Amino acid sequence: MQSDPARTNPVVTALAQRRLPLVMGIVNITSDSFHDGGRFANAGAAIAHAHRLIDEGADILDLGGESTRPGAAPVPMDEEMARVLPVLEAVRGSGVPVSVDTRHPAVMRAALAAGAAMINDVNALRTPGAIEAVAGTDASVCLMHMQGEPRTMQEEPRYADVVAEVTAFLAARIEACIAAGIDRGRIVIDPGFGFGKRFEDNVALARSLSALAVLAPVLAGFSRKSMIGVMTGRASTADRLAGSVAAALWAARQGAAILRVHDVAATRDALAVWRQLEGEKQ
Ligand code: HH2
Repeated sequence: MQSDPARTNPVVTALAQRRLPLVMGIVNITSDSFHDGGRFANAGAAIAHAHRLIDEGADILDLGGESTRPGAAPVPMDEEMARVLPVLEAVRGSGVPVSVDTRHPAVMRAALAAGAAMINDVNALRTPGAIEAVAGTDASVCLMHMQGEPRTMQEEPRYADVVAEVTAFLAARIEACIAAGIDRGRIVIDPGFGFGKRFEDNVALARSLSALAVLAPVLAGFSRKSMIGVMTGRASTADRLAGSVAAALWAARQGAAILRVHDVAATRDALAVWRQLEGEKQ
């Protein structure tokens, strides 16, 4: 299949038309995700949750069949597909574009064939075959920075200059994708909060979001993560909603294009209030 013009992809269209950051609602079809593991592990519960997030106003859904939390064990590819595809098939006609959060080229290909509009790859399409899986389609892609791999990434993250290194990595991944035939307009980048980073690294990257946005539209994923727990003193992910919404607003103010969140309704309300107080015309 040849690449279509970037404009035809619904995520690209939504990004171009946005007046506020797009809200990407997370659907984890897993037993071990750090916040909601096990709650939506079966297809019926995941589909119901996806519809709830659509009703709450999600602009994009992000379906994941493998947890990438620190220490997570890899999921066999067949199992990941068996988790994601039935949910994708159930929600692809909803009018809300569907992203699939996967590191595996075979899952990418199956998801794109089944109607996914975006691939969200915490490995930034570095797995052999991943760039090719996306290049021959009109899909959008999120390239995320991660140091190491989920099982061990939080053991000893190390940077000389985290902002410079993450920026250089994302710039190089953008160029690799473009060289492989992925239109620049289809690419979104993400510094990867919590992925092989210490607390101070996450804070430095959060403060540099507006500089990163010069490279490509930026996706920010703070939702319920440990950095929110550190900042608020909330040990349980269940108690991190207010902190997560505050971080989402911070990202919005820094020019983030997509906010990846567990809590769509709360995030949308916060954005609506923020926008009106900023004085944007209705
Ligand atoms: N965070 C998680 C998973 N995927 N993708 C992007 N682009 N950015 C992120 O920050 C990001 C991501 C971790 O969150 P979650 O999916 O809720 O947890 P788990 O990986 O445990 O399923």
